[in-house]
Parts: sequence; C-alpha cells; structure tokens
Amino acid sequence: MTLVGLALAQAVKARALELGFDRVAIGPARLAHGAAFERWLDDGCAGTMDYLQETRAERLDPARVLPGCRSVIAVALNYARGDEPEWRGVARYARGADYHTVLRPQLHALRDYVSAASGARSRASLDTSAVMERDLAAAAGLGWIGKNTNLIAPGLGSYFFIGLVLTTADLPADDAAPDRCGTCTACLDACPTAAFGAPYTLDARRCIAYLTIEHRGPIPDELQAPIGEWLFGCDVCQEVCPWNRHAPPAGETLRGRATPPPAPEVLVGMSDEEFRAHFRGSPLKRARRAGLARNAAIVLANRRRSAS
Ligand code: B12
Ligand code: SF4
Repeated sequence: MTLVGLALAQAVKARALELGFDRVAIGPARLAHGAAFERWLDDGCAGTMDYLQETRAERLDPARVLPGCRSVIAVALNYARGDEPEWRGVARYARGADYHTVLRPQLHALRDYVSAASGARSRASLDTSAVMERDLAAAAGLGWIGKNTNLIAPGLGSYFFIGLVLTTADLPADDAAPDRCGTCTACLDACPTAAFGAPYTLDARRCIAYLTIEHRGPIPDELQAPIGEWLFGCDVCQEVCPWNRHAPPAGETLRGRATPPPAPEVLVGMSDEEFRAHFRGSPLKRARRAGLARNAAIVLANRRRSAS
C-alpha cells in the first residue's frame, strides 16, 4: 500500500531521523540560484574542476538527473568536532572515515523507503552527483546559504554533510529558512586568501580547500603563505561563524578508525605504499600522495618563515 501527501512526508521524515540523520526537510526540485551558478562557471571560479562545467545542464535541472523529479528530501549529518591538536591542519569533515562510504548506505535506505512507500522513482545524491545540493537543501528549508556559501542550520551550525533524495513523488514542501547572517561579515573578513569576491560567491581558485585537495600541480606563490598550517582542506570561514559557536558535537557514526596524519616532515617523504597504508579509508586519500607531500612542504616553509 502506498502513502500520499502529508502522511508520506511525515513518514519519510520519521524514517530519516530513525536512520540517524540530524535534520530533514522537503522542498521542490527547483534551483533558486541557477543564474549565480552559471555566472560563477563563466567567470572561471571553478578552476580546474572541469566536471562542474561539463555537467552544467544537469546541475541546473534536477529533472535531467531523475526524469520527472518533483520533490527533494534533504538531510543533514553533523560532523562537528572540537580543536583536536593531533588533527591540526586537517578540516573537520575529513577527520573520520570517508563520509561517502559511511553515509551512502544510510541515504540509500532512505531512497528505498521513499520509493516503496510512494511507488515513485527516487535517486540519492551525495556530493558526487551532478546536483546542486546546497541550493536544493536551502530551498527545502534545511538551512540558509551563508555569506561563506555554506548551508547553516539554526541550532546545528554549518558543520554537517548534505544528502539528497530526488523523487518523482509530489510531496508537500517545507518553507525555505530565512537568511540570518544579518550584517555579520566574520567569514569574509577572516578568509586567509581573500577568496570571497563578494558575499555568497567563492572563487574556488583562491580557496585553501580547493588548493590543498582538488588542485593538482604547484600552488601559486602568492597563495602559499596564507595557507599557514592547512594540510588538507580549511575551516577558517566556519570556525569564525557565530552559528558554529554552540554547534553540538557529532555522534559516533563518522569517527571510523582514521588515524591523524604523520608530521609534515614525514609526509613530504612518504612512499606510495606508506601513503596507501596510512590513509586507507580516509578522505585524505583524495589529495593523493603528491598533493599531500606538496601541502606538507608548504606548511614546513610557512613554519620556517614564521620562526625567522
Ligand atoms: C565543488 C565543491 C567545492 C569547491 C567549491 C565550493 C564552493 N563554495 O563553490 C571547494 C573545493 C572549494 C569546496 C570546499 C568545501 N566544501 Co564542497 N563541494 C563542492 C560540490 C561538489 C559542488 C558545489 C558547487 O556546485 N559549487 C558551485 C557554487 C557556485 O555553488 P554553491 O556552493 O552550491 O553555491 C550556491 C550559492 O552560493 C548560491 N548563491 C549565489 N549567490 C547567492 C546569493 C544569495 C543571496 C544566496 C542566498 C545564495 C547565492 O548559488 C550557488 C548556486 O546554487 C558540493 C557537492 C554538490 N554536489 O553540491 C560540495 C559541498 C558544497 N562541499 C561541502 C563541504 C563540507 C566543503 C568544505 C567545508 C570542506 C572543507 N572544510 O575543506 C569546503 C567549504 C568551503 C566554502 N566556503 O564553500 C558540503 C557543504 C555542506 C554545507 N553545510 O554547506 C557539500 C554540499 C558536500 C556534501 N554533500 O556535504 N567544495
Ligand atoms: S575554506 Fe578557508 S580558504 Fe576557503 S573560503 Fe573558507 S576561509 Fe577562505
């Protein structure tokens, strides 16, 4: 037997929370800021992330990813953590097991539930699909897009992953959340590389997360000193956000058995084999051995610079 409308939406939300997600909201399968995304691509802000350009049409229209898509179920999974000195230089999202591996089965279980309960077709999206996850999650009311471009949820902050289930079921939508950044510009002012051309617009080519994770090859000279101690990713624009001051710590789901990276002095000289053994199952693998060695060399040069 299939459920309809409100009853279905309620059942789906209850199931999402039961599966361990921290928040859930339902919205339309329509982007609010498609034009901003196109401008961003045309201005070259994606750097060498060619896959964003190549999948432009799909990203602008979820119905190209799931034909007949009408609703989007957006979930949040908290990854907030404290300072953890042994993880210095590693963005919080990457300190546990790879979230793609951990979250995917949870999200697939939600997708299967939606399909079974509604008789509709559904598809999960977690980071790697050609789907604008922040924009669609914001339209669903999971949170609002902050000036630092992260999705912020009241009471949760912004240290959370977003997962989506696209579905052909027509579900009643929640209200979008109002923008509560107000006059605050803490994130824009604190960014070490001045990566924000304007509020809500990040030039990825200057962002430390892009440079240390996605970018292959040398990092432009003028951006090396501002990288400071960051080995993998960057959290500065979230650390200074007042909405993260009281963020509740994440549960155990993502902790995995990840071990902190060795000192930069060791990282620069790691062999491929040592790299594979140390970072098995860790998000840090994405930077590859050469990328992490490059980042470690920059951190060491920055330490020498600040000691002299
Ligand atoms: C490419 C990418 C990156 C790139 C580019 C990021 C960027 N801001 O564009 C880089 C490598 C730099 C990156 C970094 C990070 N990322 Co990332 N990334 C993605 C990815 C794969 C695509 C994002 C994208 O399309 N960017 C293009 C820009 C233009 O789109 P957008 O960021 O969604 O921005 C929209 C708004 O800014 C809006 N907009 C524009 N103008 C205006 C004006 C107003 C007034 C408003 C309200 C909105 C608005 O329009 C845009 C288009 O819809 C998504 C997963 C996905 N499939 O969506 C994850 C994702 C966005 N990343 C994520 C994370 C966790 C991070 C990092 C925190 C990791 C880290 N600590 O190192 C940093 C955060 C840096 C930052 N300040 O954004 C999470 C975000 C979770 C959240 N709570 O927001 C996502 C959703 C992955 C996931 N499934 O959880 N990322
Ligand atoms: S993640 Fe770091 S470098 Fe990137 S925009 Fe935020 S503060 Fe700037």
